[in-house]
Amino acid sequence: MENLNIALIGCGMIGREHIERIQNRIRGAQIVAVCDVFEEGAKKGAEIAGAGTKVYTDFNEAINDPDVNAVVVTTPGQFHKGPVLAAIKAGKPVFSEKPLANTAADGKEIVEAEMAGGKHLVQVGFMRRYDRGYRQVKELIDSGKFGAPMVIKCTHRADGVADDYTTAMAVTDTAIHEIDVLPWLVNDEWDEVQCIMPKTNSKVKNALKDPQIMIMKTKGGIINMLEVNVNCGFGYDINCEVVCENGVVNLPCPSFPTVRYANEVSTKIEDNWILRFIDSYDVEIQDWVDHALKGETGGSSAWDGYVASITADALVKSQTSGVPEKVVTGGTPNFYKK
Ligand code: ISE
Repeated sequence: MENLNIALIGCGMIGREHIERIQNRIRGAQIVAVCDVFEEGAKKGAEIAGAGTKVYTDFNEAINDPDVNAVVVTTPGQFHKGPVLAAIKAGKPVFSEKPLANTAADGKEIVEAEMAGGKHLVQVGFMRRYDRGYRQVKELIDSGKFGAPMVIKCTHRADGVADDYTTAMAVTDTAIHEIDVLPWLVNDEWDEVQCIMPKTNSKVKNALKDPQIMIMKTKGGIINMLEVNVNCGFGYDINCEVVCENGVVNLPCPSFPTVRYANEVSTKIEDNWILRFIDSYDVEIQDWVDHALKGETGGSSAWDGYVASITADALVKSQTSGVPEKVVTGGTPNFYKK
């Protein structure tokens, strides 16, 4: 393929971001069709993509358009399976935003379809693997200079969420990033996970449990403590500290000027996740395009996405049980072994 002619399915916030990104900053690809169940949404996406962009409300029609040779799926997580399976059936490379699926059952259907087709077509949008800071942390850990990782401490904080954000989404939509990136960071796999509910923030006016503490243990014995806190009140604050045998490696914060003013010293905290990882998205989408043009996939595979969904299912179960739940994947199929 000389160029990716992409159909983008789902013209919500991240979909519109990726349209703008692909049309203006990504080499070797263009959006030729957009699709959204809401025609108005699809038309908005087409406006961003530019004149001549085809508008669809049916993802099967968009994906099977003969002018389309690649697919980006940016619908809400619970609606990823349909378009991803349609892209696999059409034999077209597909970038699915995270999560691959909201349940392990849906993720398993995708993995089984890709294996049956015999070709790696699916890449999952876990952009933190492309984040400069996380890659710097991984390089230091992989160097061995600091010894083996033993403990990881993370925060995933945001300053407010949509009204339809649920207790389960703290896992399937938010913590899913740590669920994917941490095993990659420390070269290990999840074994057991537990969710503990502290006192709920009095700002929460619905049934949402927030904050949540997730204790996650790897097969190699590393323990991660993750604070998911989506009403933190001060910004979008992502931290990751890896405690190793001879030292501690911390995720660098985004660089902002330190300001001294009116008897205070301060530095900015990013407002939201789109801005916090804006560069990582560019690197990630370019890597997907570069791989797809060679008939390959990069980043997180459908298997990585499925394992993340299995882990998320166990954490959601623990939100109710309150006890540690095992993460059982059945082992990586040869088709996905790197
Ligand atoms: C959103 O979809 C993301 O991917 C963000 O990284 C995460 O912080 C947020 O909670 C999700 O809704």
